[in-house]
This record gives sequence, structure tokens and C-alpha cells, in this order.
Amino acid sequence: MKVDEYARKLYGRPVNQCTNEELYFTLLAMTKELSEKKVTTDGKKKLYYISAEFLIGKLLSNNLINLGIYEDVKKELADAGKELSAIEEVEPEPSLGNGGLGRLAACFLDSMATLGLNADGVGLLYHFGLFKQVFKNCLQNEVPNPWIENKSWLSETEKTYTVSFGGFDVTSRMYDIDVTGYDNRTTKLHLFDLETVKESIVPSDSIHFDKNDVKENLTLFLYPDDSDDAGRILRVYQQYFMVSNAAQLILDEAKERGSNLHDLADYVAIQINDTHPTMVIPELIRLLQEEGILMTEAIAIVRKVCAYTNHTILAEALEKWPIGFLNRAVPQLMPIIRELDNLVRKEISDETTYIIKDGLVHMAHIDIHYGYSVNGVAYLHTEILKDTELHNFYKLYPEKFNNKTNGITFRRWLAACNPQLAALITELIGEGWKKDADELKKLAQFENDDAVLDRLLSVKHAKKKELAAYVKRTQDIDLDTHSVFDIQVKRLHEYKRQQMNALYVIHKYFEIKEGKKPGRPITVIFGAKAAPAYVIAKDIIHLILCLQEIVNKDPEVSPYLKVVMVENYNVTLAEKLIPACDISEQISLASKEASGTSNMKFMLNGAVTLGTMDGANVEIADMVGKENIYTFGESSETVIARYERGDYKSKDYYDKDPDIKRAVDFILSDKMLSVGNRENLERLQKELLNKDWFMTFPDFEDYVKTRDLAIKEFEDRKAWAKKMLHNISQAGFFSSDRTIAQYNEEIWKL
Ligand code: 26V
Repeated sequence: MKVDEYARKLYGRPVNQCTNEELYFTLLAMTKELSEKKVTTDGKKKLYYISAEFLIGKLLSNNLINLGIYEDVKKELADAGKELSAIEEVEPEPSLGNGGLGRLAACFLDSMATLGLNADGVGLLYHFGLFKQVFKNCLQNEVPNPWIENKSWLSETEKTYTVSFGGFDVTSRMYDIDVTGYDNRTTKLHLFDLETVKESIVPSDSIHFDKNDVKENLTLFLYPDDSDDAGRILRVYQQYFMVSNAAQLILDEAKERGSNLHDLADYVAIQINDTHPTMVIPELIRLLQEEGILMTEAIAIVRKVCAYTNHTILAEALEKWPIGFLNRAVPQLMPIIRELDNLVRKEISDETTYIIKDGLVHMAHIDIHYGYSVNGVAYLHTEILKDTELHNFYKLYPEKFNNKTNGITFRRWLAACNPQLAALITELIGEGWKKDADELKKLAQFENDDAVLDRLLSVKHAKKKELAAYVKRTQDIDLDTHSVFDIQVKRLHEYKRQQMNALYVIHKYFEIKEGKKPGRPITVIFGAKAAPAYVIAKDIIHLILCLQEIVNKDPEVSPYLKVVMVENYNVTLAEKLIPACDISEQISLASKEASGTSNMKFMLNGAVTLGTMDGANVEIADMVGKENIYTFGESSETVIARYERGDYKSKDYYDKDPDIKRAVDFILSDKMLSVGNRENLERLQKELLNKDWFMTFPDFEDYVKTRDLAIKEFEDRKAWAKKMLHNISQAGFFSSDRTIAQYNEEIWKL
């Protein structure tokens, strides 16, 4: 089918006379029609991946690739003088997630469809995705991020359900987005909304709104600011709305496929993505009881259906809801949750595993007692869960615990975002890698082929030039594309240690001032959003933006060092940044990053990792061997032992190490205060000196040494290109196709 025919049908004009906007809507209509025609997945048993986040990103090029028409469409447009990349700019990004967890869910949908699994995603239709980040006076501001247009990837369905909250009912409606698998079937992402939501209660320049009228605000925002109780209870309403719709849909569909509900486990598997969908457990029990099934049997059924994925080791991130919240929002669930707790109390003496404690409902405890599988998201993460964080549960149910190391879809994270590299790889080994990622291993045979290594370097340089042009256009900063592009992009969080990266920048700044210039200029790039209520995270953004001002404007320093914090980091920007990276910063405090997934995306695009032995970095190091990765810092065992002893004093390091002292003092120097705010900088400096809870100082010396070594070794261009190629060749394990195949073989058994 030709784009031209569609354009004429829609706008009465040929492609060359259409605007980019018209062409975007033309391609949208055409792609939607093509994916609707594809066979949808089917089978007796179906998996429902319930998640509060699906960070799907723009869908146009991904869908064109997966439908196998990308090249044809691109050529037809080019022949008419139109550029596909310019048309893609028109598409708004659905930012329906915060970071790795939501993006993982999106990669998983792509893999489920590509593997042809009978599996759908279920979530919420947020009218405003994650806030749009705007920098002003070196501070993060948050503004609403609307993305739904009259014509979009969403299709309204006929399905509506009643969802009851304490004191009132709402009527939901289901919207669908087709998920096209690569060269295979399609599956669906079901997003629930309610018609009474009122976008007009949100001002255009702020994400603050009246949180009290649930009917008007329920699906307005992803993760509304939860710094106050109104925001926190709204999250409970959202979660229940999501799972009540999901549970009703699941039971309806199971019955349609022939289930009598007693045999539900033969028809349904539910993956609970983090604790946000946990209430699906009591909700299913409630609905099964309404269908006439006794409580004991209902519990037994649900126990065979629900599986839980844990995505974090941080205890403070495990959800615990006050009983009062649940009583108010979902009173019908509380008796069931109490009964679930009573059953645990009857059978188990270990109080640490109880569901209700001190007036709080521990959501993860519901999942672990009443699910049949508990998985971590990287080898080390799962081991730590078993050994420490969830050890008491592991003792009770060793058979439930399993690991599923995360993965990424190579269609989006190589084929779509780096067509130049994808073309080179395909020329060398064929295009089998798009469906069988292990085929990338065949690249190893070219590791000593100078011509291939040269081409790899020129692809990297081309991507750096594209990124530099973007940064110039959007932020008016000039980048030297021959410098080392060192990139850290991820949510702003203390445990991810962007602050340590910033301390390195200060350290380099001083070295350059002293005449110790790096052999090659360094470009340090950050991209990160901070949760609106996360004060220290916002202070770290302030620090980085102040450094950007100071370093880039200093004529002595800027020829050797540049700092860029890209504004509004999102999936679309990740697709520009990742292919352009030389050194991938993965520097979390060992034991704290469950997996990480950008580490995999960078590796696949030929960046070399600079990282701690944390999360999936451990597995990357295993795959590529120590000559092809730069690791540093204390081990997770050392870190865990240090927390247990509780004897870490950051001040000791500050007093002992002059480099640390100099960098930390600089945070409140006159120079910094000339561009920044005392309040933010002082708070951050105090935090480091009095607490440094994520232990940047003990790792700092090793970090500087290892980062300097990587930058030095970058100079041997051929040896570096070999490392790049080796990293790409070993990335196959990190395909989400492998991850999803394992979920299916070991958990879902579709
Ligand atoms: C959330 C919060 C919220 C409250 C304060 C502290 C805190 C700390 C961490 C989190 C993260 C929650 C779950 C999450 O997003 N985990 C991420 O999941 C990714 C996909 O499995 C994984 O790659 C990341 O390592 C993990 O951080």
C-alpha cells in the first residue's frame, strides 16, 4: 500500500504537497489499518501484564519497522522530497512512565508480540504523562505534558466497567493501542480511563491541581505528586481503578475462552509489575466470591494465577499503604486483606512477613504470600533479595524465587534509533539478529578487520554529529564531536550517583585550571528528571546546571571539558543520546540498582561501560570480559556490610582526601554562588558531608582513576573500536526476546 494513496484519500493531495503534519496523520492512519489487519495472538491461556507504567515512546517508526515497511515508506517519502525523520518530530511522545520500569514494560510488549505470545498489557490512560521538564535559573520546573490528540494510536473500545470506590461508583472505558510484533502477530495494550476526567482543572504551566475530586482527576497524571496525603491517596484510587478493570476484563475474557473460573489457572496468568497492581489479588478474590466461589477456593485459584516482579531493593520504595487510605478508597477490599493477613498469621510465626503491621498494609507481602512466583530483574538483584531484603520470605518459599534478567527490544534500541549501525551489522552478518539476537555473536569474527572497525568508528562519529546538532539547536551549546562523549541518562536518584559524576566534573575543572589537561576533550552529558517532591534530587540538577554554566563559559576550561544537561530527557531523547555515546556511566552504589536497562542499550550501540559491579552490569562484565568494560568501586558485599555496621562517616573521607575536599568545597564557592542558589547548594553540600547515604566518597578515588583510564584508552582508536564491536557482539543475551521467552517457559507457561 502506498503512502500517496492514503494521502490523497485523507487530504486530497499527493505526498509532495502535504505538510509534515498531514503526512504524520496519513502514516498514522495507514499504520493503524495495517496493524489491525494482522493476526492477533490467541490461545487457551493468556498472560496479562499489569503495570502502572508503559513508557512506550513514539510509535511511528517502531511500528513501520515491525510491519516491515520502514524502508519502502522512507524511500517513497524521500522520492517526494519529504523526510521521515522530520515527520516523526510531529508525533507527541506518550511519556506514560517514569523510567526503567515503565520502559521495560514497553519492551516486553514488543517481545511478546514478536514471539507471538497470547499476552496483553493492562494499564491506565494518563491524560498527561510524566511532567515536561523545563530549566529556568538552573532549576527544574515541571509543566504538564499532554499527548492525546484527536487522532492518535489509541482506539476507543466498547468495553466499559463499573468500578466502586468508598461512597461512589465510576464508569470506565477501555482504549487500545495495537502492539505490532516484528514480523509476527499483534497484541494489545489496554489502557483504562473514565469519561468524567477534566483536563481543564490542570493549569497550563503547573502540575498542581485539586487532588480531591477523584471523578475529575483520577487518570489525569502519571504518579501525581505524592508529597502530601491527597496525592498519596489518589495513587491508591488509581491503582484500584487499574486492577478492578483488569480483573473484570480478565474474568470476562477467560469465560469467553471457556473457563468455568474454578479452572482459571489454565486460562490466565497475571504478571504484577512491581507492587502497584498488587490489589488485583484481593480484587480477584472478591470478584470470584461474587461469582459464587467460596473464599478458600478463591484464594487457592488466585495463588495459581498471580506472579510478582520486584524491581527494587530500596526498602523505602516498597509500597505500604495506611489502613485508613484503603478503608476510605476501597473499603470492600479491607475485609479480604485482613483475612489474607489472618491466614498468614495462623500459619507463619515470622512476624516480619505479616501483611498488616502498625496500621500499614505491606503490598509486597501480599504478592509474595499469595503469588506463585517472585522474580528479581538481574542475577545479583535476585541473590540480594534471597539473601537479605526478602530472606525471611525466601526461607518460607524458596521454590517461588527466580531471576529474570531484564532485556531491551533490539528493534527500537538498534534498528530504529541507529539505522546506520543496524545497516552495517546487517551487511556483515545478515538481518537475523533482529529476531535472533544471539546472531550478533557472529560479529566477533570482524574484531581484527580494520575496515570494519573504521566503519564502526565512522558510524559512531555520524551519531555524535547528529546529537551535537540537536544540542546546538535546542540548547545552543557547541559540542566537539571529536571529544569523548561520556553520558549518564536515567532518573535522578541519589543511589544512581549523578552527584559523584558531578564531583568528577569539578575535579577535572580544577585539574585543567592547574594545567593538567586531558589528552582529548571530554563532553559530559547528563539527562534526568527528578520527582517533583524529591528535594535533594532537584538540588543535584541545580548543581549540574550550575556546572554547565561555569565550565562551558570558562575559556581556559571549555576547550577541554564541556557539560550538558539535556532538557526534558525522555524516550525520544534517549534514542538520540544512546547511539552517540562513547562511555556509558553506570555508577550506582553496588547493591542498589536492581538491574538498569540503559546499560544494555548503550552496550548494544557500541558504548563501553564505566560502572560498578551492580545490577545487570555484573552480567555485562561477565559477557564482555574485563578488557572490554571499566569497573570500579566497592563490591555489593562490602557495601551491605557497611550498612549493617552503620559506621560510615563521610566526613572522614572529606578530611582525609584533598581531592574530595576540594570538589565538595567548590559546591559552595563564590564561583558557584555567582550562578546558583545558596539554599540548594548548601543543602546538597551538607547532605554529602553529614550523610552521603549512597556512599559516593568511598568510591570516588577509584572512580576518578578508572574514568581517567577509560578516557586515556579511548586514544588508541583501533583498540577502542575493537572493544565497541566486542560489546555489540555480546549484547544478544540482553534482548527482551530472551527475557520474555524465559518468563514464558518458567512462569507463564502459555
Ligand atoms: C522508587 C522510589 C520511590 C520512592 C523513593 C525511593 C525510590 C527508589 C527507587 C524507586 C524505584 C522503584 C522501582 C523501579 O523503578 N525500579 C527500576 O526497575 C528497572 C526495571 O526492572 C530496573 O532496571 C532499575 O534498576 C530499577 O531501579
